[in-house]
Amino acid sequence: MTQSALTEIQTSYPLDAIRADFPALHQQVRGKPLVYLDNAASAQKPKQVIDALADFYRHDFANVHRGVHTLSERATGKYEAARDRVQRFINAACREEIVFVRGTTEAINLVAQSYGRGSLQSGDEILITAMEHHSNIVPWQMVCQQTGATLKVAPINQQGELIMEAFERLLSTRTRLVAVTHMSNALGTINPVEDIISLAHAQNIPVLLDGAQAVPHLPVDVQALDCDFYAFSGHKLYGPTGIGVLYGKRELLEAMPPWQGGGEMIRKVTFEATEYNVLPYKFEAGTPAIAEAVGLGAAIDYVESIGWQAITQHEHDLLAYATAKASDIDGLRLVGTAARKGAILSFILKQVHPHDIGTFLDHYGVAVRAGHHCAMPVMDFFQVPATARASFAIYNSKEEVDILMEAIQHIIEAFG
Ligand code: 7TS
Repeated sequence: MTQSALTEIQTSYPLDAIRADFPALHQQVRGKPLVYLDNAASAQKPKQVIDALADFYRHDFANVHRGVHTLSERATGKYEAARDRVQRFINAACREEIVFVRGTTEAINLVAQSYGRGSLQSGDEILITAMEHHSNIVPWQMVCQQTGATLKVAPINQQGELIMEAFERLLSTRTRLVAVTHMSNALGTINPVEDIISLAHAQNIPVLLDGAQAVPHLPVDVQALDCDFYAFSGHKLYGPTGIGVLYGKRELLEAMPPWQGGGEMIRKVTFEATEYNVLPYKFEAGTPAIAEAVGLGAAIDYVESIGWQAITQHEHDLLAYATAKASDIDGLRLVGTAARKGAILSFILKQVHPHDIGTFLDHYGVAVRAGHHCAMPVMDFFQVPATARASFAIYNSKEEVDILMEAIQHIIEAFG
């Protein structure tokens, strides 16, 4: 692409129009315009998503898959259309590979309990990395306790990058599954998942990717990646809470036992025996998050209407701008400086505890997260109790980065 074409994309990014779509952004916090930089925890919702939810509840709501009446048929049609939408979004081979769950956490627990619990034995190993969110650590610890399997952890370096040689050495004939985050929530690191998958597959080891942070920021094609499982949440993708996705390769999902029992996941029940439903319903026990699935479909439409090239360019520019400004601040240390990073800036200040940074920034109307970000082992590795984290999204601007950096300067001055 020529420089002028690139500049065209940069200058034509419809930031004002995007911001206008998000009602929650247009409010004052403590007398200052809200600067929302806690997107890695959860993103705000555009009116297209809010309207889709409200319209669904106003006109179409009923339970799914069970009624012969019109509303139930309509609700079922919309719920299943959302599944088709997700299938196209991540380019899954078929709709049966899309299981609706509550979120990334539930998706990983489902794999741990269904895929892991039934097949793992003492001596088997699960391989994760040192930068995982607790939801890609604890479910594996639990299944290891249940089965006698062992959890192995591939180390990271001081930039917060996975050490690939160490990862490769930890892959063994005992490894039954590799579970790795696509993008780290605490550091921003984007992992070389293509390499991870080809190394694992060379030894016939399936790979689960935790896509909670990646899905809102980069295009994901599960067939091109050839990952075996992919998990993500709707709420970080400008969609509702309570809805997420487990993608699994069909042959793996077919072979896995159900995780939860109840309505919807069965074909026939007697007190003697129960016959399970087909994919994906086998894994969707109980009344699902129907309106939320419809809202997720609307969120996907919204993101794709902006386009990945525009989104990735805009967020890349924001990160570069914020990183350069942060690097100029005396006493600020960035935690997570990987060569390949998403738009997340984790940092600490010499004299101020991260929780105080978060509280003081709130006085400037700036919302960041302060804490361990559900990645305590990452904090231990960098020998910090916590970090402050600014995480950017499609609606953030360079002016907001300026406000953040000025507020940080004020905090440093105040703490002397
Ligand atoms: N995996 C990663 C990489 C995450 O960042 C999160 C949430 C999860 C899994 C869990 O997702 P959930 O939707 O099931 O809760 N991360 C964060 C965060 O960074 N701050 O708040 C939640």
